[in-house]
Amino acid sequence: MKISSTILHVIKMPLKAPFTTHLGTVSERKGIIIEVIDEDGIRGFGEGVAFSSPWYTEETVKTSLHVIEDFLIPLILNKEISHPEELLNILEPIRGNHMAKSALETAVWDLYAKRSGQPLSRLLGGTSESIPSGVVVATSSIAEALSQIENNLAEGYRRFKVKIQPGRDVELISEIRRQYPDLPLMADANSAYSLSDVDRLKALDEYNLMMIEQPLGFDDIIDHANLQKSIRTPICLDESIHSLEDARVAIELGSCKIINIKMGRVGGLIEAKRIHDYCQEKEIEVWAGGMIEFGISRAHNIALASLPGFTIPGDISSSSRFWEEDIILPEVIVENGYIKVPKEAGIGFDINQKRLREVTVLKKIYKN
Ligand code: OSB
Ligand code: MG
Repeated sequence: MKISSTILHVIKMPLKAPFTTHLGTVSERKGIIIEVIDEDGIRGFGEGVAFSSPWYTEETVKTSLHVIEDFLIPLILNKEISHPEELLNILEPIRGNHMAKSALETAVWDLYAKRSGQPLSRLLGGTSESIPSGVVVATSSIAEALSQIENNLAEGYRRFKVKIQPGRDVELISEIRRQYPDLPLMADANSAYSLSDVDRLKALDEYNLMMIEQPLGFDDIIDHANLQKSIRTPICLDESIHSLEDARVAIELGSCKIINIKMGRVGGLIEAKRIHDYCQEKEIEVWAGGMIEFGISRAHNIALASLPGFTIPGDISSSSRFWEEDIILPEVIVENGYIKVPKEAGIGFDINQKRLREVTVLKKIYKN
């Protein structure tokens, strides 16, 4: 296939409710939708998941746009590509910028899957017909956290995740456990702790958490290995894992027992699948992380999470968890805690063109 033109849509939408971690609050989300169009007029869609500011990783919407338009699009426009895996070599000259690369790579996967008439999930090696879904509660008030859990129980979510930080950990978790002793529960610290907090983290051992996600430095691997020796709760790494190589080092050192895979953070679906395959071989459980994303990235995430090693419910919730109206049709729906993996070709969702136009703040077209 040959990509003869590419369209970038920068979109902006308010969240239904603010999403708060110790690093700040997200109440409005910008995102980049990439549309790649081949010579036959077939279209593939991808989504850039960097935030407007570099609070989670160093990339932003602006750096992604810069890298996509000035470096990545020129590398793929009008090039003969017979399989998306070739992008690994084609994009190799560009260092880092994983979210920018993932946006383009996932669009090419969708295009390729549509051309082949096959669901993306099956092309990636996915086997599940439906995937278990988890939801994240991110608010600074304990009362609000409890009421969000209560409200989300109706959709049957299979796993609940709460954000914690020093001073808002044992209090929050013990209160949730008092009301919901058997809730499948985990905590995400987004690097709020250091090794000197080991007693606080040890205190969480008695609440039967499925795991604690990224307690220490966002770029740390070695301290997590030391911490895991002192606590029973399994550590899951998020921010620290940018590649298969990071996953290998973390597993060899014993820094985690579980890995959160985000295709955006690792540079796309190919690297995400490689990490999945390696973890399966090493008997390390994985799950699909979320980025407060719109429907396109949600759809790619569903395809990824249909791979057999994704044994733990991920942060793939319904479109309505964050959005009044998503940009895909149908929207992602969670029923009895599960999301159906589409059987249609490509990502298996259509674009809600009216909604996409409504939320677009910038549109650019590239062709030779
Ligand atoms: O740490 O997993 C995280 C959202 C944005 C940035 C980082 C994280 C998150 C989440 C997932 O917790 C939220 C979601 O999309 O459901
Ligand atoms: Mg996390």
